[in-house]
Amino acid sequence: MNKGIMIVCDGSNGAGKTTVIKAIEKFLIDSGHEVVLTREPGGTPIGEKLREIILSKENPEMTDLTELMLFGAGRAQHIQEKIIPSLNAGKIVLSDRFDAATFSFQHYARGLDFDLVKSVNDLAIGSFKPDINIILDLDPKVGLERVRGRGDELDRLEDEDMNFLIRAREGYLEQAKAEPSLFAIIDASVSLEEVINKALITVKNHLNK
Ligand code: T5A
Repeated sequence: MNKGIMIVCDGSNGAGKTTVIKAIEKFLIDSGHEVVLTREPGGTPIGEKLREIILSKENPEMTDLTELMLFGAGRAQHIQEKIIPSLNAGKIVLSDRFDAATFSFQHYARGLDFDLVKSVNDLAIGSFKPDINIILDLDPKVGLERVRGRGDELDRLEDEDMNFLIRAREGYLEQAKAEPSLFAIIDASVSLEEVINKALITVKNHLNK
């Protein structure tokens, strides 16, 4: 059996990742693929419990190092329990955020040392890399308006000051510049239909490689 592939949809807060990844899932299922839709933080029962702790506004005392290690712990569980077995079974793993988010948020936005962030990430996933990261790029001010428009309260990270979210956005663009073959940046300020079309073109190109 062929090994599966892993596609990540990531990017600015409220840029439309969850909506777009569902459209990708539908396209892939309609095309006959076996798909595992997952997310970070989360993706496993343990990861979902960690997600609640990480995003809860009831935890304002969480230190930056604790936050980093909780993301790392969730990812270590996610890769062993779900991602690797699914890829070995030839499935396509679609993840709403993955390791690039840790570099963007914990390194570029929080300011934790790059080597520290890399060492926690390496502990969790070693040399594993997703096949492609689709990054939805959007001014975080617009993204937060979309989250509020959805009727949701902001979580602990979305409630950080705007400069934090702007630095996280820049973090994705920097990572894409450094490793262009692993990233596809999509402008998420245009209509949802256009964003989905561009994401599907990226997925199709990747499947035809
Ligand atoms: N984090 C995560 C870290 O700090 N380190 C890490 O390692 C990881 C993995 C997770 C938080 O944790 C941080 C990053 C985050 O701050 P999350 O739930 O994954 O939180 O991330 P959010 O960005 O907060 O996710 P959201 O669910 O809020 O936003 P989405 O999924 O990007 O947006 P979505 O699809 O729900 O869309 C939002 C609204 O906008 C509309 C949608 O219909 C929806 O109502 N919309 C559009 N409207 C107009 N035009 C478009 N193009 C639109 N696209 C979507």
